[in-house]
Amino acid sequence: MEFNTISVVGLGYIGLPTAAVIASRRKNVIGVDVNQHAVDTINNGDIHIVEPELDIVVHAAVKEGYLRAATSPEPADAFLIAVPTPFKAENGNEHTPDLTYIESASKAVAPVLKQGDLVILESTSPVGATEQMAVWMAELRPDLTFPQTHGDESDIRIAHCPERVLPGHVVRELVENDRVIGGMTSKCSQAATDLYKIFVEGECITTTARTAEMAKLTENSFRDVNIAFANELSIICDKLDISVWELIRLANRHPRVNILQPGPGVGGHCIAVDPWFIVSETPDEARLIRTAREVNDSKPQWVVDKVNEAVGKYLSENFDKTAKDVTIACFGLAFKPDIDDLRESPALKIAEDIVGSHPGQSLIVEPNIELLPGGALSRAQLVEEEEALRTADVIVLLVDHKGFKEIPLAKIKTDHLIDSRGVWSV
Ligand code: SAJ
Repeated sequence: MEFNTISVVGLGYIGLPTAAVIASRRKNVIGVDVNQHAVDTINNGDIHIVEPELDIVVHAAVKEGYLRAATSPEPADAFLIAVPTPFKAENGNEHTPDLTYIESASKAVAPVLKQGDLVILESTSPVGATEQMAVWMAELRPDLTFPQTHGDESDIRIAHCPERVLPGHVVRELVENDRVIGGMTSKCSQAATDLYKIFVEGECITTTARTAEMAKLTENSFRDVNIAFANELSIICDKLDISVWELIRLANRHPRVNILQPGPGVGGHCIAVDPWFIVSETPDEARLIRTAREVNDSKPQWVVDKVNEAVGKYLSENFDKTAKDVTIACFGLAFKPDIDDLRESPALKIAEDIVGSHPGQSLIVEPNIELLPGGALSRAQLVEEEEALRTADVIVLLVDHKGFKEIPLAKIKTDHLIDSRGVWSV
């Protein structure tokens, strides 16, 4: 299938890089977003999100005339929908997937569809969302036929092709990663494969829409369950007075064992969210997946409790002092190493809890930001690592940033250290 104009609906962390990479292959791309600021920024050749190399690709695509942004859909040969799928609270379940953005994007695209068009859902979705999207579109366009009623003969082709890129490496992974392509029919899969072949160098593997939806949820649940195993081990080892870092190193010497790293919890917008999409549809069956979520979600509180214990120990060794005299330093706020993204970060949550309850001085070291976010952290001070190392009575390592790993152990003066990432622990 030939595509002259491709539209990407939703210009966020996935949609914008995808639009720019397709445009860099000299295809006309219309990016659509309801956010006027994002649209204006992109049309100026700039970007409104943080992602390495993305600014260069967007700037070139806009300057050469291949990428343009608009606030409402225009006719195109293919539409890629990459909008958020957050949670909504429903029937006492606070982790039900909210398809409102997919619904409004599909209803906005429906009026401009024409015979032969391809619509791809890229947003991470619960099983059945692609079929639901097709129903929403069909309701608005009785003059066109859709795969759910006309199979391979349908006017409109529909597929689910989940994004699988790692934040921080999006521009490279978009091109290099394999793609799972779940068409509602085999012709839908073929059309979607033709589209991805424009820029994907990895393999395009076809399946059904429902399997593709479940594949994406499975990938992130796999990682979540494995991180939960590492986090549970860290709590067990703490109780048994064993170094979890040494333990994992040793166990990983076994040729068929590969344990991930414990941490202060699981952050980001995907791994802590997607497993709930499985749990919410199959609550009685998804027992391990739910427990993994609970283990990982409880880890930040465990770290806070450890910090309080360390403060208590410090005070028991320094009779002349009260909690007001204790300085606590938190190293790292981001949700993972070497990025500036603080959203959904367990490190941020832990730092906020500490600063909110500690009556003494709280220091924050986060080399990737220039200003502390307001709210609970407004009582803390953002300082250089040297100052924190020199003055802190209790140190909490929350993110394994490259710079922190380079600090010589001799520089860490206090014995009251909570190392949630194993950076300074043996
Ligand atoms: N983490 C640990 N221990 C580990 C590995 C990670 O505690 O051993 C923590 C990180 O610190 C972070 C969280 O897990 O807080 C998630 O980080 P991540 O690097 O594992 O993943 P994300 O959320 O940046 O991106 C994931 C990726 N999925 C997988 O690796 C299976 C990415 O490929 C997906 O495209 C992305 O989710 C998404 O958009 O779904």
